[in-house]
Amino acid sequence: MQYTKCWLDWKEIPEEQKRECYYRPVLLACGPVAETAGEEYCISMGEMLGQEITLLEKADGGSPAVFLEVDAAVETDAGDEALARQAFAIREEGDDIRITGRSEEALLQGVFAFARMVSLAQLDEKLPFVCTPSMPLRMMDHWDDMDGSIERGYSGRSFFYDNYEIFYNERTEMYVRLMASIGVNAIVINNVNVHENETYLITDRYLGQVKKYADLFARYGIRLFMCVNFAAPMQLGNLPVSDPLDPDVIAWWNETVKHVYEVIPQFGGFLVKADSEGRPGPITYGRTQADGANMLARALAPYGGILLWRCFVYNCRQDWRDYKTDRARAAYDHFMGLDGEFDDNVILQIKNGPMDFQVREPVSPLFGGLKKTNMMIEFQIAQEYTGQQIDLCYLIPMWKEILSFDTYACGEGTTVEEVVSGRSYAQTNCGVAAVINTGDDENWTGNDLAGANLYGFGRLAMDPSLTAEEIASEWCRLNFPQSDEVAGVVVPMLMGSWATYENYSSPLGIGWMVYPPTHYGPDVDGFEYDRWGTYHRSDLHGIGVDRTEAGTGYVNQYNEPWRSVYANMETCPEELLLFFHHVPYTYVLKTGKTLIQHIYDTHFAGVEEVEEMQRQWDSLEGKIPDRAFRCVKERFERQLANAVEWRDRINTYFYRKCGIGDEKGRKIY
Ligand code: GCV
Repeated sequence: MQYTKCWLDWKEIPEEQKRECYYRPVLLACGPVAETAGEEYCISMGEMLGQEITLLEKADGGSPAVFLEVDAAVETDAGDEALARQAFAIREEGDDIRITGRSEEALLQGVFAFARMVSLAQLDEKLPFVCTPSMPLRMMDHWDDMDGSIERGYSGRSFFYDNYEIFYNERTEMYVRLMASIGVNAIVINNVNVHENETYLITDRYLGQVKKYADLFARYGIRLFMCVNFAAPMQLGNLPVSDPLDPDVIAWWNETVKHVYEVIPQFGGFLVKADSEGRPGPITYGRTQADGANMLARALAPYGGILLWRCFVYNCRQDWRDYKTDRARAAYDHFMGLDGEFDDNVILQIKNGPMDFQVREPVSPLFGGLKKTNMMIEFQIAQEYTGQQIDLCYLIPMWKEILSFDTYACGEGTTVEEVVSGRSYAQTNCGVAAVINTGDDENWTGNDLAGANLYGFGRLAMDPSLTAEEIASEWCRLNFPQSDEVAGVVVPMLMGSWATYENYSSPLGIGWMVYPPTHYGPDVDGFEYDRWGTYHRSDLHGIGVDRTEAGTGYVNQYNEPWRSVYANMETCPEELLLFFHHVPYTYVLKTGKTLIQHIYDTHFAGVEEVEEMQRQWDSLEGKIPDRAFRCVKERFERQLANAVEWRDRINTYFYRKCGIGDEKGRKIY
């Protein structure tokens, strides 16, 4: 199957930008990742210079040259040695350029950064360039299953598996190059929902093939992780229990992990979804989440392995009549009391919000709560609830808002970025993870424009100070032909797309209202009388969930001033109003509009914005490759149909509930 090279499709640069040194790369470092760095230099610069480039031996180097080297003296502000090793620098020295990493992995990052800057004609502006990544761990989570399907995948089938076999081909190599080029340094190769067959990934049935992946990843400085089934000792070891304190269970895991490391010495560790949505976990045995996590972490520790434990633990069998139980509270309620009880090689992986990757949610209060526990934030690049790569929704602005949220955990300035980068509490096992949006579609991401989210996640994890616009512009210019005209259309389109999606879907932070079987398209009451804890509580007077002290008490999980800010309808940020309050339709917002009028206006506006994006996109015909043009055009047609359906269902639903008409007399059914 064909596949594109996305942002690694280097284009020849103009003659006047070709410096003499570019033709003379000298690799002064050795080791497998340093060799990859040399290869990537030759591939990228060869394509940009329009001729084959080969590495020179030091002796033939001469000058001018580009030197690729490893030197522990690269400056860094990292407090911790493991992170410091990821620092790199790019400098001019006369007519020479030196790309220097503190480690081979850092050198590889330096080469990718250099190639990007050359392609974007940024060297003059950016050099000298010194970089220590913000996030120590930058992880991609695949929800690929071994039958070849992808849970919540919208870009075709898995390119890792089919029919319970593991592929290894050119596409796998292209994939790893793409990941390394944006700074990813950890990949989880299977779904957190570990089914029967995938449970065997940690056995000899598959380990040999997994090792091929691990070896490939390692050449690009990426560690391979796998999800495991907490009940594996029962399924694979025939033990009667998987109780984390049972000596036989502990011994079984110790042996199993030992064998995994015998086969794959550079194995990264495990990611575990336990006690969640039907997955087994320690609660069955009256044990805590810390008991479960530590048991696995101790099996991994002798080999330097890491145990990632998800905090997505909640009651998915709630009675909708129950107004006190609140799914939003669940992660904090389960984990806050365990702060300080997790081993050093455990990282809690926490979804960005308290619910589940909605278009708008508050930031999970755990980031402001836990102080003695390693944390990673989990984003979802796959657009499960944000348009499924049919609708355009550029997520970088959302993630930036989340990372810059001030938790006030240690006073003002304790942003989520500070916490998950490990800087707040001098932690080293920290970072960001994201559910990836790739599949075997030719363009990898279903919608070509969804590639911006994939690219942007990596760039943001390396450097959260980049603006969403800078990232969009970089991606656009690397992915499409370099042109101000194309960027002039695509970048604003990306930048406005989250707001547009929010406009026509569920209003002001309430979330959900999607069709339950697919999570795409509107179904206002689809989840309302169900067991998932995802309610909007609309009645004839108003809409929203009361999460104040008088309601579910969720606001109390935040530090001040957020607790008070959220608790008060007048100070609560309006984009989250319905998340925190049950609000009358006649409530007047800061714009002077009533809530119901706001709902009508945003839903009409959302559709108009999609129509405008369509017009803008059509203006690019002939200016970008036809395949991409047609793909996105077709997606916009489907997006428009979806937006119209959302607009009409939402507006009609609330009109019928409250009987208040649209001030502007537009069509409501
Ligand atoms: C992988 C949501 C999704 C599930 C997903 C789960 C999770 O519930 O709909 O498909 O399971 O989140 O994050 O574990």
